[in-house]
Amino acid sequence: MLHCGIVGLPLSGKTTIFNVITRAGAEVKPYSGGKTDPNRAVVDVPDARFDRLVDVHAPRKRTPAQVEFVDLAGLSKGAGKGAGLGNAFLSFVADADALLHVVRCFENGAVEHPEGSVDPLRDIDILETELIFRDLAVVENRLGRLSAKKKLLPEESAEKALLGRCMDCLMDEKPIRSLSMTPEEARALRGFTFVTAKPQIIVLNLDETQKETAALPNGEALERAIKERALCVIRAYGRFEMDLLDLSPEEAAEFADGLQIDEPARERLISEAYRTLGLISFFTCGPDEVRAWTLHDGDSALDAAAAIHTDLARGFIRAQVVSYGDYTSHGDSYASCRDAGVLRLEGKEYRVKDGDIIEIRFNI
Ligand SMILES: Nc1nc2c(ncn2[C@@H]2O[C@H](COP(=O)(O)OP(=O)(O)O)[C@@H](O)[C@H]2O)c(=O)[nH]1
Ligand SMILES: [Mg+2]
Repeated sequence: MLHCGIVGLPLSGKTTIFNVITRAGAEVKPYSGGKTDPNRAVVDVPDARFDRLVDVHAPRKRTPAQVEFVDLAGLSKGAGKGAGLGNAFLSFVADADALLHVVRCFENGAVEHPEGSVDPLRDIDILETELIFRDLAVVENRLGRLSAKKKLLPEESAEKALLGRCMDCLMDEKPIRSLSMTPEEARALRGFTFVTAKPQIIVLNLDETQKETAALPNGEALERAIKERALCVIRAYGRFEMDLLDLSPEEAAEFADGLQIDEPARERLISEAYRTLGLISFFTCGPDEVRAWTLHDGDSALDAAAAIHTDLARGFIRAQVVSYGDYTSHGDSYASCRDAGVLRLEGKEYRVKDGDIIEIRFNI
């Protein structure tokens, strides 16, 4: 299963955000240190389309899409050069498919800040710098090996040129994710598990009083950086939302309303993580089961068949496809969609779209 690693400086609220997302009730402490093995939990991806399909079909079993979240130990300055917890932490980060980067914005006299003051932009840069150091070490190592060779194969020369671009980018203090690359180039780099190449969502962990980004310490520069670097940002009220988990839905809604917090971050965090991972869902519907299946954006009908069962891929004939929108506006069944002429028969190469409702025809 794909998983999202939660990273950030110590005491930024990583475990708090992890609890908000997963409702796992992991221990939250006002001091850092101690336990270093990560918290893990699998969550259902909220999807109103899935909920509606379940209502319509009333199946015996419902299986939503899922993503795993992993709450890592905090990263301290110097980790990229191997200081402290650095190496163990970075190998967890290298494993993740995407990163949720929690940044402390909240003021809390009872909770020390490892840098002595609250400054979200500085903290974003500290973590990014550590990740950049780690990737630089990987690039240098590989380039060193390639340079030591007397003669390079053509693909090694191409690799060397590509790694040279990565090196320039990192030396410029930019993440590899900011390089524009062809899909082939991105694939060639996959084996290095570059941590700055991973999709990243910044979670601004706010107090209930911190509604405007510009009002945060160094807030205007933060706002500029978010725009200039095209950062993907979600605002969350970590502690407040964790407290809401103890209330009934009605009480929680009333409470959030009172503070004029429009929408708790929980669902946004999960669905944004799913999207940032480059994932889409297709559905299979019937009286036995309504199920959301996960594919990478760009996957084909054959990939969809293989996700369900290898036999379906082996004996693939055609995929019977209808978009979610057409399905719901034409009677919520294959039969009514066929009558309305919105049911399509697609071949192996068909590129599956988010929300497609699919039935595989196969023969083995
Ligand atoms: N005031 C306030 N305190 C928070 C918030 N989020 C976390 N904290 C507190 O900060 C401390 C560290 O939180 P934790 O989630 O354990 O941070 P971690 O070290 O990054 O995992 C705890 O005492 C939390 O209660 C927040 O949004 N507002
Ligand atoms: Mg923690």
